[in-house]
Amino acid sequence: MHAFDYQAPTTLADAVAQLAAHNGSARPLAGGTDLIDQMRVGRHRPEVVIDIKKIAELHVLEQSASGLRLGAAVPCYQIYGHADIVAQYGALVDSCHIIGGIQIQSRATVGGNLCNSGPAADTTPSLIALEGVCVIAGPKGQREVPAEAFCTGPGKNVLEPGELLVEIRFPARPPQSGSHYRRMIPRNEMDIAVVGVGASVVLDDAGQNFVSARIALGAVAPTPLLAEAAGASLAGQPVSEESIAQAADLACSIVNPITDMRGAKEYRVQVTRVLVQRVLRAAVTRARGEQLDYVPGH
Ligand SMILES: Cc1cc2nc3c(=O)[nH]c(=O)nc-3n(C[C@@H](O)[C@@H](O)[C@H](O)COP(=O)(O)OP(=O)(O)OC[C@H]3O[C@@H](n4cnc5c(N)ncnc54)[C@H](O)[C@@H]3O)c2cc1C
Repeated sequence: MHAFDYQAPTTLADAVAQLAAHNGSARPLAGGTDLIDQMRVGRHRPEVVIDIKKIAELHVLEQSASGLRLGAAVPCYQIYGHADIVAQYGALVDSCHIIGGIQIQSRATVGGNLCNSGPAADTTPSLIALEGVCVIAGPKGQREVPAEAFCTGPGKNVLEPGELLVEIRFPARPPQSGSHYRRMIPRNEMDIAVVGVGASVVLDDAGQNFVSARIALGAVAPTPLLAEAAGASLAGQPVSEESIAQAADLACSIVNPITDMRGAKEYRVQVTRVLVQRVLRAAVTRARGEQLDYVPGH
């Protein structure tokens, strides 16, 4: 690995100042589960690595009546270890449970997963489905970007040189809501998704009709996608196999997957159709307060 400087600021202001001072030649380090490997193989050669794990603002993990605040340096295991988040933000918890094994989940952050901006990242569809908003700090102050607009291409995102993801904010979950994330992988674990789907639904009081839904897709385009028309098609519809199948068809109409060793384009489209239906049914189960028969990763 090349030689680099290491800095570990303890305030957000210092981190932003240090990033800005190096004008694109510095990189934030969160858990390092992507970055260290990418530096080892020479994909990134930052002159300065700025460790953001010592910044208190980036460790916020707070659920309240106004929603969830998830700091960019919070490791995955803390998220699924938080009972209120498990109860309210199922899709996010599902995603955190399947990133690598326990060692990776002890280091890896949702913020790093998002900032790495891989099309198959397992947390991004959940952030989109749950209406996550990214809070970004930089030399010009703070700005907010919806999770679905954060990634701009494989490994690319909206962050400008000197900018840092501070936290992801989620609105409070309404009553009768549920969410789920599931991926298809060739092996049982430690693989990259062929397709990943996150969905959140809100049902009416009787639990029989959709009030609203959001569906997000991973690994089927250069960036994770919000399947807007597919989610909108469910609003006001009864919870039925027909309405769910129609939403899955609409989701398939926006995907543009590649063919690679994990699967052909046509296969990925078909997997998308199947997964969207499974994930919607699972989100409905949770919205009804019923137990979901699901083992993370399968
Ligand atoms: C064995 C193994 C298994 C894995 N399995 C999976 C899997 O199943 N699913 C999956 O999705 N991923 C998987 N991953 C990748 C996953 O661990 C990472 O994507 C992780 O979530 C990144 O978080 P991190 O905190 O380690 O980020 P880092 O590696 O520290 O950073 C990742 C990138 O984001 C940037 N960055 C980090 N934080 C910020 C910030 N706050 N602001 C701006 N830029 C920032 C860094 O500069 C770097 O470019 C696996 C990795 C390994 C090693």
